[in-house]
Amino acid sequence: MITLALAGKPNCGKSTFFKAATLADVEIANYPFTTIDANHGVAYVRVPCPCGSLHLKCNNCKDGSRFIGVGLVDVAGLVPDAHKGKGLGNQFLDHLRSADAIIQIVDASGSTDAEGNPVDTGSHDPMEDVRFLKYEMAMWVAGIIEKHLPRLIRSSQGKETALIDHLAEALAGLSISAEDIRSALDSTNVDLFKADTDAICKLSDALIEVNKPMVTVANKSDMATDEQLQKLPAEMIRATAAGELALRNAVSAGIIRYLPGDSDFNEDSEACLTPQQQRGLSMIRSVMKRFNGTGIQQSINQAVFSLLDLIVVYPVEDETHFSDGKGRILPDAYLMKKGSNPRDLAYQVHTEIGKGFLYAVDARTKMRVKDTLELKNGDIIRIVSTAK
Ligand SMILES: Nc1nc2c(ncn2[C@@H]2O[C@H](COP(=O)(O)OP(=O)(O)OP(=O)(O)O)[C@@H](O)[C@H]2O)c(=O)[nH]1
Ligand SMILES: [Mg+2]
Repeated sequence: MITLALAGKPNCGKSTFFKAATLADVEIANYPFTTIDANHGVAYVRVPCPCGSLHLKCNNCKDGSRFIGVGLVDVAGLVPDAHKGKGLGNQFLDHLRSADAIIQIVDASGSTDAEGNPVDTGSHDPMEDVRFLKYEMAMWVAGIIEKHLPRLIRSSQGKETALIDHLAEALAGLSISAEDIRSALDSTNVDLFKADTDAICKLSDALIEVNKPMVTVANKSDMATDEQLQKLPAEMIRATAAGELALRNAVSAGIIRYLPGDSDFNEDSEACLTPQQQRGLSMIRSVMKRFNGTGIQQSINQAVFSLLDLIVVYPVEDETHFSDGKGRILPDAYLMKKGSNPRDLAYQVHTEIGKGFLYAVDARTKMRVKDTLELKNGDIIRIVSTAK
């Protein structure tokens, strides 16, 4: 499963985001290092379900929206100089290893300092936090390279290919490949055999850029003034994790109807809201009007579809009814790398189905397709395989 990691300084709202997205019961508090051990859960991307345009009724979507699971990890807060052991040190970085992409959470209201201590709203510049996360991650990679490089240079006997391969082995835990290293060396013009600390940092920076793509979320935007928000880059997603969490709780309590990612919600006409609940909901509504929603679903979708460039493909067994063998319509949805073909899909469904792959049929056109065909987002594909 694709995994996204929430990263940022302490007290910026990572666990609130995590709880809102996964509904897992995790601790949230207004002081630094509330989270020590990482929380793991499942969040969802939201896409329009194809059943609507096919005039079918499937049981796997909500009001025409399909929610597809992705792993989400909420890690301990990171402070400047974490790579030297400050705060909780490097342990949070270890949790970022397995992440395919990072959702960086920033306190847009400027009400917490670099170490997550509460300060007067607006007294801390959120852009400082954006810079230091990337720096800490690069320094972490640089530390690993510096530790191994002298030994690897000795064992490579002057051969660059061997050195790159050995370095890739040392960085395999971070899923950095020899290919990644080669392209980072090209873009930075670093000579690995002569690399000093500065060159290693430059290289690490380039490796992080490719290997850990990041979407940045301006959380606590509900507390930020328009003036504060105007200073932040437009591509930063304006968000309120606390708002999203309140909405999810209100849905669970049967008070409102709302799907994650909606720009508004409806109060249940039967529900008797207390004046306090009414006030709370109307505050959230006005924040959602400002940002066209709470920004939480948008952050997850952006990480999966823009950063990781994934598409959604629906495998079926019966192309006439768009169903599996038991008549369930559009039973599964798979997130796949752009450029995948029907054979890749067969392997993703099951290794045995992949091994026994015979051919594929586009369920919309009922035509057989080449096994090298590049799948498109929203494709519905029947795989024919010798395996059952
Ligand atoms: N106003 C506002 N407060 C928020 C928002 N998100 C989180 N908070 C508050 O910020 C504080 C910190 O939230 P957490 O989710 O515990 O932050 P964290 O980043 O997980 O903190 P650590 O685990 O210490 O690293 C809590 O008091 C939350 O209620 C938001 O969108 N708006
Ligand atoms: Mg936390």
